[in-house]
Amino acid sequence: MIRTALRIAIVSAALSGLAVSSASGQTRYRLDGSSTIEAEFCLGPCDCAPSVRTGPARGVFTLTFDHMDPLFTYYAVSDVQIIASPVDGVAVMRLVGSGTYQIGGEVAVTHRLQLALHWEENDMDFLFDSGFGVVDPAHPFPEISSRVESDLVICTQLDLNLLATPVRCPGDLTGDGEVGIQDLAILLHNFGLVEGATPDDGDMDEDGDVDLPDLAYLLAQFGAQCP
Ligand SMILES: [Ca+2]
Ligand SMILES: [Ca+2]
Repeated sequence: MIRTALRIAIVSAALSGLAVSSASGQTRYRLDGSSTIEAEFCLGPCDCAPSVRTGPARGVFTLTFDHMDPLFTYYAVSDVQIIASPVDGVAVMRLVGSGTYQIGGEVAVTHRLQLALHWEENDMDFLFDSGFGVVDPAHPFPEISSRVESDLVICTQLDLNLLATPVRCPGDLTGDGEVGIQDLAILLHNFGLVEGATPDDGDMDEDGDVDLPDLAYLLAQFGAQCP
């Protein structure tokens, strides 16, 4: 029992040390290029042949420490924006929403990601849940590697295979460890790009353009000094 309590304490201490990785307690995450979406249409009980499409997913979200209990550390997941292309880049889906993430455990480090996302193009809402799973030792926290599967909505199910990594200094486009006038200048230079923009261009929400939400995000970070 003592050893179990010690193990919990060690896991909790390790996780709490990572919990507040910025002054605000918020950590910006970016989906790794290996992230994918699987879109399944017409699953049973729907009466047509299942069709599964797989393609790349990119995007961002923000993780905010919420609270701890003896076993788990809980985070709020906000500002989720995922751009997914389940059909070879032809059909683009924008999924936006929020959720929760918890990590901890008694014996092994386990985690669970739950997301409520809105598919903007089709005006459909999905609840995603990874269930509890052991954290992949190849991607320890603060990386988050998770497969979340949605509920079935009008014969459609969406599954996301996500690998998300913290953005070290969100808004710092120049890489000098602070968000300042030079970063703003880069974003403003690219302001109005409607496609093909990258985070280095000032596309802060990674939807391919540089527009007002990107500017608002950078301004919110303006003045930040990154250790
Ligand atoms: Ca900078
Ligand atoms: Ca953008």
